[in-house]
Amino acid sequence: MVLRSFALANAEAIFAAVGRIVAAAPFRQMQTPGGFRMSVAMSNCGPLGWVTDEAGYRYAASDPESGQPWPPLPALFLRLAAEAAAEADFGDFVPDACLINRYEPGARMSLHQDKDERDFSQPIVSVSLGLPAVFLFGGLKRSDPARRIPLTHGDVVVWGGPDRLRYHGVLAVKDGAHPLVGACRLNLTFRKAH
Ligand code: MD6
Ligand code: FE
Repeated sequence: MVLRSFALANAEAIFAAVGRIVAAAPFRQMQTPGGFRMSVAMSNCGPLGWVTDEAGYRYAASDPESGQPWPPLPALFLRLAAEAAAEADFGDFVPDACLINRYEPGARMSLHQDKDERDFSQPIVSVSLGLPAVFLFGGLKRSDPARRIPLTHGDVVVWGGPDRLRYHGVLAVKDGAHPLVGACRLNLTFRKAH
């Protein structure tokens, strides 16, 4: 379910909170298990954070760069994620992980499934800020055709139920400048990982 502009009224507060989070846990371009450096730079907040390195993809309670716990999930983030999930009939969503993605122009996310979480009955809530992007929403096989869904500043996507394991990705972000966020797209995905 795409909730257009659902986070718009909170965009400045979310952006300010991301600034505080990445002051403690800076954006970094992680390595895939196959040895490629991701074009998207990532950080996390919450009890768990999604990480990847040569050993694989996983959730970790501390930032491998610092050895410190990830910054806490702001109350605003928890409230927004639960309210968005409820709009899509997923009640009582309490995420324990928030992955923060930064796309500079040219950065992209190839088709993938989110399957490192333990309970696929829990949805994922995704908040987009900054530059627009085209989200690819595919099927349960990588080769299935994908819809192209434009996402702009303030849009929220709730993703779950029978669609939870659909392949998805993001086309290369185009050059531009957003008045609040600057020359990038930010995406926050809230997950119940453990
Ligand atoms: C992004 N999002 O929009 C990448 N995954 O930057 C995702 O990979 C994603 O938005 C699962 C559910 C929602 C998402
Ligand atoms: Fe994903």
